[in-house]
Amino acid sequence: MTTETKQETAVEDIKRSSNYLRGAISQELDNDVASVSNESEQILKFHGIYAQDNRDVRRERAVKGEELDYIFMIRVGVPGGRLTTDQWLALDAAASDVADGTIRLTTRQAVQFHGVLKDGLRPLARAVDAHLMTSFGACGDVVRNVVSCPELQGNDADERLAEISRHLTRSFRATTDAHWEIFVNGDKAASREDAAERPFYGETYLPRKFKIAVAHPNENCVDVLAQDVGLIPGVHPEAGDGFNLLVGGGLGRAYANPDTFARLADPMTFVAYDEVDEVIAAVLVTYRELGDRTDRKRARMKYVVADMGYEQFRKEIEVRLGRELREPLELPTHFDADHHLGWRTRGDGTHQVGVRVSAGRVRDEPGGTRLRSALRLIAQRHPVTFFLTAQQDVVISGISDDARGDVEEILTRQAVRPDGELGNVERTALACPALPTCGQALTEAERRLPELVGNIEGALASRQLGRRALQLRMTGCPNGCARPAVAEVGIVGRTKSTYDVYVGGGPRGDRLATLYREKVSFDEIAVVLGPLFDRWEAEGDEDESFGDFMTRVGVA
Ligand code: SRM
Ligand code: SF4
Repeated sequence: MTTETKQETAVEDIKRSSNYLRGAISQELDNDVASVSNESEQILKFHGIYAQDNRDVRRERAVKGEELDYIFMIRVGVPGGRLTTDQWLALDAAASDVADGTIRLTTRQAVQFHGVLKDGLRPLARAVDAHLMTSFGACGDVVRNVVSCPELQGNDADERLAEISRHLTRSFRATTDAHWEIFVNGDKAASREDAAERPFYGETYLPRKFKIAVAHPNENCVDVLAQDVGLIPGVHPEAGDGFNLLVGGGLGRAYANPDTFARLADPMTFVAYDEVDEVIAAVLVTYRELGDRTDRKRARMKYVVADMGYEQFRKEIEVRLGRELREPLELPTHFDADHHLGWRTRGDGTHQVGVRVSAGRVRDEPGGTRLRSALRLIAQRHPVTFFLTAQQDVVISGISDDARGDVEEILTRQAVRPDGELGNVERTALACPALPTCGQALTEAERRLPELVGNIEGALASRQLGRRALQLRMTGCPNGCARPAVAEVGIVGRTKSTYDVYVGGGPRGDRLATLYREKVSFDEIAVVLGPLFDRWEAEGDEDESFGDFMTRVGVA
């Protein structure tokens, strides 16, 4: 019998020799080369920075023998998506000062800047830091931006719940000073000794990224089952207030590796408030020790859970925790997604308005919606709070009676369409950035979302289904950044000019969609869905969603 010893990936070595995420980044930022080395590219991710090139001109430049158009993407983590107006205005200024003039809201309540040149990285990091934000840990093999439903955060009844995403961010952020030394303070911090790195990170950090989200007890706007760790608030008869804790979710797949798959998390235990950190730390240590560092495409925690079986994984955590885990409570049955759009009055008498941001891209469109200007004006004039949502939208919260009229007027003047005017597919459709910035994109997504929404809304309207809501999510590859794997209709880039079409997920986020058609051209997507819409119209119950219907009749 031979035992095959698999080699760790090169990334593990790069992390180990980086001196806690420093590597040669500082020197490379100072040289006059537009790009960075592969080693720095890997370590920069931990600092929230991705080396990219403008793919719209890649071919043309290659043909002419010219250097690629090197640009960077910076992702700024925003725990729970909560931003003060000062913070928003700093982000808005940075978009013009060093990026492409847009602010990209992400599916994890963070903010991305695209098209940043290398010499813009430090100014951007400093501007963000000056307003108590950071890109550090927004990417890389660490706990990423902690997501939480906006409704929880205005929950004055429980301050701990309102603060949970910030609390978890503090508890699980790497302690190295590398980011502040390289990007913010220069030599000042270099003379300081690092505080010891957290035990679950060590010098090679986690095998891969790690995602945590906190759902509202009654609704699932954060897709809590798609996370490495999901938390759902609840009250336990003995342990009191706390969370049902779920483990092992994740949606990414790779065509080149058939042994990769999307997976929903398993409910593992109920944790009281004062146990949350301890139990998540034990999950992280378990993952650190058992995760696969030899294949980055199979390194996520969901594969550890799937490979050894959920029961065994739970035991491994108990061993490291040194005690038995409590059983989880029943999951809520009334879970559905609230998209937080439109006007609402809160318990404290203030108002909020949720504004749709198509594919999360905040910009001023020539001759169209001037959302960036609208948000800037509101932030300049009123002491409100902005909540970014996991649906790439923004909720403007804490609007006083006096301010409401002005906010409404600003939105109208800047041609921001109110919730009631949005199409029923448009309202909840998501798309990832894909081309031209994402290095992994096979097809378009964000740029063609409006056209796809139009085609599908047209197909529904031609069948008396125009008033029915339908959840559409589109990505340029199977990594699944807009979470198509749990959507009613998921459109996933397959080859340069085709998409795979999935159906049967739903707003509750508790069901994986099923592959319905492979390699469909963009123009054919609405056409291949046609027969399914015909059946939904003829056989579906009046209030039965498309995803539920597909599941009931066995298409999905
Ligand atoms: Fe993602 C990689 C964009 C949410 C799964 N994701 C990327 C990169 C960094 C491309 C790359 O590796 O070169 C994309 C940057 C493109 C660009 O030009 O901006 C990218 N992911 C995004 C965002 C911006 C999509 C969006 O439309 O908002 C989201 C940023 C979230 C954040 O603020 O942290 C984003 N990515 C997700 C999600 C959804 C979620 O977390 O709720 C997923 C699926 C859930 C999951 O993780 O399983 C997701 N992204 C991936 C993967 C597949 C990981 C895997 O398990 O194999 C990759 C590829 C990778 O990591 O190697 C990836
Ligand atoms: Fe890029 Fe693929 Fe994520 Fe879209 S789904 S942003 S194409 S990695």
